[in-house]
Amino acid sequence: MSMRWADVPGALQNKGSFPVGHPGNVATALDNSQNISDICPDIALLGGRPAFTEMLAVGRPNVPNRRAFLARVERMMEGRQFTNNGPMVREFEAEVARDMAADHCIATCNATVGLELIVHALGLKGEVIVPSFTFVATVHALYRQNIRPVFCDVDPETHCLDPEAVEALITSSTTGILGVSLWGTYSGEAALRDIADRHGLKFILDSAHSYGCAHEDGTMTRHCHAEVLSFHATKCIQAMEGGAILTDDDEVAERLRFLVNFGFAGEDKVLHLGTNGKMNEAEAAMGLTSLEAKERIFTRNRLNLEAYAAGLKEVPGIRLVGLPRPGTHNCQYVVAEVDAGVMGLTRDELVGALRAENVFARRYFHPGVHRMEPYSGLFPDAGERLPVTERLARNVMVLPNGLEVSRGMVMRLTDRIAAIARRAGEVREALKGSGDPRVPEFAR
Ligand code: T4K
Repeated sequence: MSMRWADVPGALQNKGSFPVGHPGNVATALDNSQNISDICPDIALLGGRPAFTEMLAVGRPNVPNRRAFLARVERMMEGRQFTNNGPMVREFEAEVARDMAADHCIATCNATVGLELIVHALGLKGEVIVPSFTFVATVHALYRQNIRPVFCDVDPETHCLDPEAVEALITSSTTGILGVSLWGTYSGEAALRDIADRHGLKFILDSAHSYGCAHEDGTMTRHCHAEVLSFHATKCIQAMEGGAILTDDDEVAERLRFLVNFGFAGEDKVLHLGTNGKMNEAEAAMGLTSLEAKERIFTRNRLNLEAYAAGLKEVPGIRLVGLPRPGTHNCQYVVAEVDAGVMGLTRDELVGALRAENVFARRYFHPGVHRMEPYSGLFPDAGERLPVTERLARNVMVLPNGLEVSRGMVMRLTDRIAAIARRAGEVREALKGSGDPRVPEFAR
């Protein structure tokens, strides 16, 4: 596919973002009618111009309507209520509960603290079964409360907990299952809830990725005791920092209301071992503004995901994972598995070659939590029963998406991946000891 030079953002200005002598600094004034492949026939590592003049990253925040955000901040300044369950936090909670069809939503300062709070509120102790193929926060939320994480393998297609493997790990010390609806894919949760019910366990979902997603049967929170969302700046709906616990259990919700505010049940009466887990008004202002843009965000994500799927269809050795059903997914994460045997490049080498193109693909969730401290020291052999996790941690990469990524940029990126794959042997050689400061150590 041919690209026009005009499609390259900032193509006519040299941003000076490359080292002196780097090909990215060449040819600053080009004719818009020129075809990019005429100008830079090569990929960046082989001496061509990088596909992007500015860094294209996974996790660039979706910036919603700036004026609407500032107007809310202005109201906050006027009203002098900055935190402690203010009006915007309450409005945010009501919106989220309605969107996600949950009876209760308790906003928190982030998802990590949200997970810690719900683990405490549900009285989990002893052992909890959890995937290792997740962000480290999922597991920290357990171990910080002296709960032993029992790492369980995941399904190769969905990347979520494998129910059969979960059941095999239950012991007399197990008190719960902490699943992760990774990439916004709700999958297998009905089976997990069934297992939890049969064994008298609690079932929590870390749904940090899942705002706007639906479960297999179209409902939202009905399959677990509680789930936790993230509104971190890198999430599709963001509040700069933020999280929320969703539950349909009235008693648990009431307990959480105390726990999120130090355990206070009145001006100077403390009933529980709580913490400061509150979301503040500025975060809620961003969250509400972000929610107003949700349809635009989900649509952009979906169109980009379709463009990725079309652009990568014919590229050997790369496969997009879990393409969603329309209307049930926020489409934020563009997740690809790289088959080194077919492509001739490992995932790490491909990520390295893309860095030279100014594309910051991420190796989520490398190397797997069981290989991070303190877990690798505590459970050195955990990898032996996690073959799928180990493979995914080696092969999966996430590509950029969101409001800042246009369809044209996706096409340019997939063209470049195809070009890299076509010249895999040369790329591999060029990576060895590459002097390009953007190429990370792990790719050399
Ligand atoms: N459970 C799961 C399954 C999760 O994935 C996460 C978080 C959690 C629980 C915990 O949620 P929170 O407690 O955070 O609410 C990022 C995020 O920090 C993290 O929230 C997220 N998952 C994880 C998957 O990704 P990093 O360290 O990989 O992202 P970072 O900070 O390198 O940002 C990525 C890129 O985004 C940067 O290269 C630049 C850009 N960026 C980022 C921020 C924050 C910006 O341009 N502006 C910004 O403000 O962890």
